[in-house]
Formats: sequence, structure tokens, C-alpha cells
Amino acid sequence: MSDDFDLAFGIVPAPAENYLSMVLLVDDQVMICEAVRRALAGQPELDFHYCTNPLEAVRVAAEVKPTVILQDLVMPGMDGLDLVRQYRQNPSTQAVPVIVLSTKDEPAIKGEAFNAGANDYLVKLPDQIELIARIRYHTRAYLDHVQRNEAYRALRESQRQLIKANLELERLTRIDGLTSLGNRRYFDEYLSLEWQRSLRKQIPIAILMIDVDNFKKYNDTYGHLAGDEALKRIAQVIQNSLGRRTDLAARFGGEEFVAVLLNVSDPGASHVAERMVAGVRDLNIPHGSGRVTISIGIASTLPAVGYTPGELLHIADQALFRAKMAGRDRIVI
Ligand code: GH3
Ligand code: MG
Ligand code: MG
Ligand code: MG
Repeated sequence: MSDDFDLAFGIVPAPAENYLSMVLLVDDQVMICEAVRRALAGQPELDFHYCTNPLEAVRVAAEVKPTVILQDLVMPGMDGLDLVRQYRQNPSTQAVPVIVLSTKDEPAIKGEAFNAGANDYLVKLPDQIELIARIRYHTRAYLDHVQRNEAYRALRESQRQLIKANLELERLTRIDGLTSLGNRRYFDEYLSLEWQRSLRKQIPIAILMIDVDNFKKYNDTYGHLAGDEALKRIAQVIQNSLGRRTDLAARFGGEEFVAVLLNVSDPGASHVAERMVAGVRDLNIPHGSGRVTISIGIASTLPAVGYTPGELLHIADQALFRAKMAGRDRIVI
């Protein structure tokens, strides 16, 4: 082995911290590769690989997972800078620092190397102490970068989970557990919000108070669990009877439901109510000698100043009472 291929050796200072370097040298000349191996041999924190076939370099780099790539420029069949560009495009080597190692000591070529994505440039063969110092420096920068990236990703992920959990929690506070319709609280919020909007825009609001007929008797006869099942199915019918995205059905409490319909005429509201009554009838849930039915009271108004949603609810409730008195399984407006 000729001395031409030996780096200048010296006493290499110990690394400041323990960053483990994986160095990949891509150079077509085995002599150079072996010289660099010898230069790095005494450093326990440096691991070294080389690749003499430039066509294999990208694959080897993906395999070896270097923390630093030492890249020769002139190689048969391949320009070293093309390889640097390929590293930059490959996800596994995208951020890996590349130190160009070349015999060429011209500023224009150095500039080109940095433009291609290289992080550093050393004229070969470099001094051993300087080479090791630069490898350590780039390894440290790279590993810090990777760590920051991972910490950032982990942080973003935990933030995403938190936001998801909060949204779910928020959703649960609006939902009735048995029927999955809106709950009373959500209904009250929605109604008072829409009431204000309808007042401003002068559009009518209709309330449907819906109550299951003789439901105490149903529970007494078929049991509370069967009662719960019936309520779920009735709730589905109520929900499916709504016509618009802005219509909202909620569980008002017990076996009572309520729906608010926006910008709807009296005949329009009656139509929705008829769908509900007919839909529940069509469920054909046996009840005594007949089947489960519902009664509905409807009230509608053009919101006015000094008039409250509570008053409209009360009027709907009175209509519901009249539907019960008139024999149930019907709507009263
Ligand atoms: P009406 O036709 O006049 O409405 O008679 P009703 O028996 O339905 O009226 P009442 O208010 O006396 O009874 C309501 C019943 O609804 C009492 C209660 O057992 C039942 N109920 C209320 N909430 C639930 C529930 O969550 N699950 C079940 N299974 N039953 C419920
Ligand atoms: Mg070469
Ligand atoms: Mg009832
Ligand atoms: Mg009731």
C-alpha cells in the first residue's frame, strides 16, 4: 500500500458527547476507502461502511442508515453530485448530511456541490483530525434534527389525540345515551340560538312535542328493557322523519321527544308529524291488543320580541294534551 492513500494521523480529541456515528463512504477506489477506514478505526463511537459501486450507493445508504455520507465526485458511470441529488430525494436519506470528498479543490465545484444538497466539502485526503471532527459535527446536527423531528411528531400526535378526545367528549355532552338523539340541554341551546336567528330574519319556527302513548303500561307489561328498545326504535323514526338539515329532534325526557323545525309552514310541520305518527304505527310494536303509538302537539310562530321559546313549548305541550284527550295516536295543531 502506497503512502499516497494515507491520511495525516494525529491525536484525535474525544467526542464532546456520545453521538454514535455511522459513516458511509461512497468512493470507487478501494484504496481510498481502506485509508479512510484506518483513519476512523481508533474511534469507538464511529462505525464505518464503504461502497465502491456508485450504482449501489442509494440502496446501501437506505440499508446502512448512515448518520453521515462521505461522497466521492468522480466515479465511473456516475457523477457524485447526481448521487447527492438522489439522496435528497430518497426519504431514508433526505436529511442525512453529505460531506463531499474530492481531489478537486475548485470553488466553482464546491459551490456546485453545496447547490446539489451537500452539507460540507473536504479535499481528499483530508487530515484525520479534521475529518473526524466534521463527521462528529454532522452526526450531532443530524441526530439532534432527527430527535427534534420525532419529538415534534409525537407532540403533534398527542395533540391530535387530545383534540379528538375533546371533540368526542363535547359530542357526548350533547347526545342522549339511550336513543342517540340530541339531549335536552342541546335542544335548549339549539332552540334559543335559532330563536334569535329566526327573530332577526323573521322566519317561522315550529315545535313538535311528541309523547309515547300508554307507555307506563308498556313497561309494566313487557318490562323496562323492552321499553328501552321501543324508545330507541321510536327515536329512529322521529329522526328519519325530519326533512331538513336544520331540523333537530331531541329526547325531552322519559318517553317524551321534541323536534324543532325551522322556516316551515303549519302544513309543512303537520306533514313531518304525520310521518312520525305513521312511522311509529308502522313499527308494529305490539302493545296489548294493539301496537305502540305516539301523540304529537304542534305549535308554530314567527318569533317576536318579548315572546320566549318556553312559551312556544308550552303551547305545543297543550296541543299534545289535547291529542291525548282526543284519544292518542294523532297530531293536534
Ligand atoms: P300517556 O299516553 O298519557 O302518555 O301515558 P303514559 O303511560 O305514556 O304516561 P306516563 O307519563 O304516566 O308514563 C310514562 C312512562 O314512560 C313512565 C315510565 O316508566 C316510562 N319511561 C320513561 N322513561 C323511560 C325510559 O327511559 N325507559 C323506559 N323503558 N321507560 C321509560
Ligand atoms: Mg473517484
Ligand atoms: Mg306517554
Ligand atoms: Mg309522558
